[in-house]
Amino acid sequence: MALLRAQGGMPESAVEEILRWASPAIHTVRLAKADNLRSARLNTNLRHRLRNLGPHLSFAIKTPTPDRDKVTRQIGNCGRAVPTLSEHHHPHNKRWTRRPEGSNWGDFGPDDELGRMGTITPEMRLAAIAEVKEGKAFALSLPLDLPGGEPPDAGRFGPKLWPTKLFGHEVYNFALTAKDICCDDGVTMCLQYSTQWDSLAHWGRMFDVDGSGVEVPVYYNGFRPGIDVLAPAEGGPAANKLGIEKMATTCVQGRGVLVDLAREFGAGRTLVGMDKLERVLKKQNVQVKKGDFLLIHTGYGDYLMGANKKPDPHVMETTGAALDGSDDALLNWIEHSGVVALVADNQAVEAFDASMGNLGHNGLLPLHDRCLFKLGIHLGELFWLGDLARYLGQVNRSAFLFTGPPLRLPGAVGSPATAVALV
Ligand code: UVW
Repeated sequence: MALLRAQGGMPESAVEEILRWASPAIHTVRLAKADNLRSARLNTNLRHRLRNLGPHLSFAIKTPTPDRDKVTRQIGNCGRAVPTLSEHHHPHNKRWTRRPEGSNWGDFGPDDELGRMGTITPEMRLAAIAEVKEGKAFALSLPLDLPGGEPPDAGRFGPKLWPTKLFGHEVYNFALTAKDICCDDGVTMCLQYSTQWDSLAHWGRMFDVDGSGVEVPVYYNGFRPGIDVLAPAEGGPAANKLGIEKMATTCVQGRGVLVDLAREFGAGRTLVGMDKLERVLKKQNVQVKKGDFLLIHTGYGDYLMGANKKPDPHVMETTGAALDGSDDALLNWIEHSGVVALVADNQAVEAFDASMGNLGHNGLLPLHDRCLFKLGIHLGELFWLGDLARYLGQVNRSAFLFTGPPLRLPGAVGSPATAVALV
């Protein structure tokens, strides 16, 4: 049984909010002294509704006050401790009151959908422009028909072009008039087949968002499958929240820095945790700043570029460095570095077990979990970084202006990108 404290001065909107998410399925409540309710500036209707909810409800409400939001709790007849209010507790959010440990949900606004990408300031963009010294530009996309092939179990296929039709004719080398020839086409492809951004709707997890002890499926900032992100049977597919078009509106431009793991570790598969990453950052004099796009050259893309659209699955599994998502020190560093995105030339930024057998407490892809789900850090995959990495190595530099918006495609959870580095 929990204590319901309605403190004097609690705004009615806050109580309304609590009533909205209060589930009658949750146990019992004992209202704090009636005085407390009376002292709260609630209208009669709200007071009445609170009293009626009394027998069914279990949680604590309290005006959030720094340093005082620590206590209010206690055990129910079910014998389970209700989580105490803490920095992870936001009693007034519509979708959640508990945020995951190590997350930044709510820090950029209660309904934020941009994550760290929304923290890039005009000053940061000007600082990025100041990194442009030579005006030399690098294309950072693979040809979008790479990797090549369609592994039967991968579920993703490359672009298939088709001509549009006009008056029943295919508009391809089409004599539109006696003088004019025209081509016009469409494409069908998986948005995450080749060079791609993952939106924040790409990766979620089960999490207990209200301390009720029940885990529910949820994405960054508590957006929900079935409500905000709709499967086909729910009226989708459509990421009505967190879709890739939200990222596109930020323009995805800022200071890029590249760390060249391939230069350090060679072409084979090397698992890179914090120790190794720190050593390479230092050796290559890569200064990572708040608001940066961190590009990671692993060598995987170089293999794909040379594999003539017929990459060998075994070689793919054993080629290129990959970040070790099971290394908490690495995940913590990513969190505290302030980077807005991680962009790699490999398939998932982090190493993963394709058999899906190796499931740790942070799921199959712990770096996806920390970045996409907890921190709103976008992930770029299968970017083409070979040319840029080699050039930067030659001139002993690591920073540049990065520009790489995704398609402004409403409701999509991923997108191809044709990014550019200006050095
Ligand atoms: C998966 O689909 C496993 O994720 P990603 O494409 O982001 O690597």
